Formats: sequence, C-alpha cells, structure tokens
Amino acid sequence: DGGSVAVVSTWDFGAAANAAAWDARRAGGTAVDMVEAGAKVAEADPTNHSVGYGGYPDRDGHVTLDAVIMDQAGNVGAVCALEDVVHAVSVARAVMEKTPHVMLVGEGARSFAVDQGFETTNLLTPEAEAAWREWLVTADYAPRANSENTDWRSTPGSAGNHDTIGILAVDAAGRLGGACTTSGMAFKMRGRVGDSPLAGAGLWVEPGVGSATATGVGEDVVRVAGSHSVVEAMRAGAAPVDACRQVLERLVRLRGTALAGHQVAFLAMDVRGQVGGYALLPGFTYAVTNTLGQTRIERAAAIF
Ligand code: SD4
Repeated sequence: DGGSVAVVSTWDFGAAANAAAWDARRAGGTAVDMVEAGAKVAEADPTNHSVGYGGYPDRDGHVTLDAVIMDQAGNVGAVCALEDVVHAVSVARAVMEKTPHVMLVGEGARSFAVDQGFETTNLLTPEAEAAWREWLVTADYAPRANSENTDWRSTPGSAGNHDTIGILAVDAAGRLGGACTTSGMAFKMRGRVGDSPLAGAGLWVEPGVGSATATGVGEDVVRVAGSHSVVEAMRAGAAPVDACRQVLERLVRLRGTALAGHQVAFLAMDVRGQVGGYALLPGFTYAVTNTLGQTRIERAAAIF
C-alpha cells in the first residue's frame, strides 16, 4: 500500500515506541501486540521521568505506575498504582486476558503480576531519587505538565519533552488497539490515580470510528471523560484534529481559569487513517508512523 497510518503516539519520544510497534506489525502482530511493544519502549527508558523505570516517585518516594490497554472488541485491562514492575502495560494486558476484571490496583495488582511471573525491581533510579529529594526541600506540588512554556530544566518534577505515552495502532487486518502508560504526575499524593489507566479518560478505542488518547494533567482529562469524548466527536463527523480541539474547548468552558498553567493534550486517529492532535498549551508533539515504517513528528496547535 501507499503508506497509510500504522501507529501514532504522544510526544517526540514516541518515535522509538512506534518503531517497536511497527516491527510487531510486520511480524504479524495484532494492534494490541503493537501498542504493547511500543509502550514497553517508553517504560524501559530511564530518561523518561513520566513512565515506568526512571519515573518520578510520589511525594513519599514510591514510583507507582498506571497503565491501560484496549482493543476494538471492548476488551480492556488496566493497573493503577502498581509498584516494582517495569512493564505496567504488560500487566494491564494480563488483567485483560487472564482475569474476569478490567482493573487491578496497588498491592493486588502487584501480587497478580508476581503470580503471572513478572519480575520485581526497584523502579526509583538515582536520578529520579535526587529530583525527589530536591523537590522535598519545598514540597510544593504543582501539576507542571510539560509545554514549551515550562522551564523544565530548572523545575524538578516537570517532564520536559518526555511525558506519558499514549499509543494508537491499526494492524494489518485493520483492527484498532491502544495503550497508555505513565508514572503519573511527579510527586503526586500517595494513592493518586490520574486519567491514564481509566478507559474513557486516558484512552478509548471504538470499532468503526477510531481511537484517542490523552496526556497532561490527568485530573482535567477525567473531568471531560477526555478520550471517549474525542471519539464521540469523531463519531459525530469531526476530523481527529477538530475532535481533539472541541473537547479541549469544552474543558475550557467548564474550568476557565482553574486551568491556568495546566497542559492537556489529545491525540486521535479515525478509521480512515486520519490523525490529529490538539493541546491547551503549545509544545505538544506526536509521532506518526506509516505502514512503510516512515515516521514524522507533528506539532499540535494549541488553544492558548
Ligand atoms: C497523569 N496524564 O497521571 C498523566 C500524566 C502525564 O505528564 O501525562 N504526564 O495525570
């Protein structure tokens, strides 16, 4: 074919994730195989402080992971506040495939992972621990999700251009799949869960329509059932970019100045293979890889 879209993911580091997803597709993998393979790249990367190994901890020093995975048949699995296991997305997939449930949290998620043969390891890298100790000096929590307005190099806890990964794929049979994985907002309260592992908020996949994922301040994404709302807008006829913008406009109407300084971004793909993203603040990028394995980085427009 002429290179239709195979996989998209949030932020420019998504390019490496897309490459792994594309390899999975070429090896005959399903859309779920693709998004799992891609998400695992970000989870294993110690320089990404918003995902997996190397993620920034909660305010008590624990790295806790949230992840979700979903196919277009309503199969979904998620984990919240998972500790000591790098590949939260794979544990989410095991929840989807091996339990009657859609979500496991905390200690229950961890023991399930151990039972399933996942290895445990300390997820707190020396670099992330140092950033946490520096943060403890003021212990001032502010949701500094990344945008180009964030002075992230001097702001411990801000993620720079590394952030939660949301990844959306279509396999050779035309099936859709998605995943989202994160260590959540840096220095969050212990037990805090954001949008990422919540089907409908951080991710939604709908046969015949398309898929969407979110990044940024999770609380704000939840307030508008973000990814599900984006897919509903596409169902009503909006192109992906317009669907993302419409849901952000709704969030702005709802929250007004309470959004000051908050980044929220959506990324969406429809069944025709159109892709689009939109953000509250400038700086959101995403990676698009076609069926020929060619990747481009797109920069989303912003409301503010
Ligand atoms: C969350 N949406 O836990 C995720 C975080 C994120 O910057 O996207 N990071 O709220």
